[in-house]
Amino acid sequence: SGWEGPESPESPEGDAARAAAGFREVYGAGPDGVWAAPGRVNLIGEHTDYNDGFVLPLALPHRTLAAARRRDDGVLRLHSAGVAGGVVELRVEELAPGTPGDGGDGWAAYPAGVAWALREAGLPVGGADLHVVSDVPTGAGLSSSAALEVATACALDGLYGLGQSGEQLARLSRTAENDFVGVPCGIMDQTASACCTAGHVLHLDTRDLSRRHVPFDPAAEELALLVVDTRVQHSLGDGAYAERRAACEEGARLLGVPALRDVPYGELDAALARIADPVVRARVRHVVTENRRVAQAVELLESGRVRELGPLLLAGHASLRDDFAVSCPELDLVVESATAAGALGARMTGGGFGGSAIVLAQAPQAPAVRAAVEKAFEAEGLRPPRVFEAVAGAGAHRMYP
Ligand code: GAF
Repeated sequence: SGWEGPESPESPEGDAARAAAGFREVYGAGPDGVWAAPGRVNLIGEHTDYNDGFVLPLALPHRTLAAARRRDDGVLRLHSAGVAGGVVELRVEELAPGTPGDGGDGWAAYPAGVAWALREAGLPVGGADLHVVSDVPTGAGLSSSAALEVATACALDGLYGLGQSGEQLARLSRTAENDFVGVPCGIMDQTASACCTAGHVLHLDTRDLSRRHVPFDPAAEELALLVVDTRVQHSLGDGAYAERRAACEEGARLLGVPALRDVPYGELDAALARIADPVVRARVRHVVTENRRVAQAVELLESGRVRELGPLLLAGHASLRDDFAVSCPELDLVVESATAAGALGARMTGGGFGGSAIVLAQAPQAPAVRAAVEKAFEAEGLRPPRVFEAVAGAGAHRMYP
């Protein structure tokens, strides 16, 4: 499994020590362990994961830490350093969808949902005290939810010796999000958080979760991958995601295939000719061409042609904007302003309707590209975007002991 391996065998250090100290402040004694799970960006392969397709995410250095201690009375206590409102107290045996127990659908539904999913899977999970600390930006499309779920899943797995693999913990985390929190996401984000490795993108087949770690080190090629968080999140996104899923399922039904993944690129034109509805047709075209772009991206990475990713990223963005209709003016502005300033390519990443874009630039040009994007935002009267360089970080793992 991808997530085992202590950072320090002796005593918590650095971030783990701070999480442990936070735990001690809240609960009065130290944790049994500290686990970490990262956020992600997706290099390419968007809205393919609920079509049994392919994705290519990388883990961010940003991560959620869960410091945790086992409790043998079945009580689950949840505390987040980033959320006001104190400790949420629940009972594992009473967890049920729709009753996160925190008086609303706040952050606690995610870790509570994970405990529920483990219990529902018949795993012998009991109570725990949990304290989480995160530097994954929230609401930025960088999978802070998946990071929280997977960190919790790893912590409970470790506390109760459940012996689940990273893949199994990703599946259980997705179940928590789908069936407990009620968000109809695919499996990409949880698998990225659980299974990515440093210095690699994760080539994931979302049908059977088979995967390959493809080396990805833009800096070695004098390139930089920037993440631009637009800091907007259009509310439209909620219903639209489910609507896109439904259109894809309709497309697969019309074509008589289990999922759009089963439509080969070479048969796209013939397939499109069989779909009367122009909206469904466009959605199908995006998914089929996007799966092909993932394969092409992997080929480029494996033959050391990283800078040639640029046109693929741009084509992916155009497809998401025009055929899948999940971009927004702010994401388009990032792509246009970055490209005009000499970036090799750029695209929205994640679900869309706000959130983040990625920009691939030659390293020496990255500061100018960044400045151009910031200037374009200012000229439009938008809040300054949050920009950072993405380095492919580690997937989920135990940090201590
Ligand atoms: C969101 C979802 F959570 C993922 O499962 C995926 O569908 C993505 O949007 C779009 O590629 O991040």
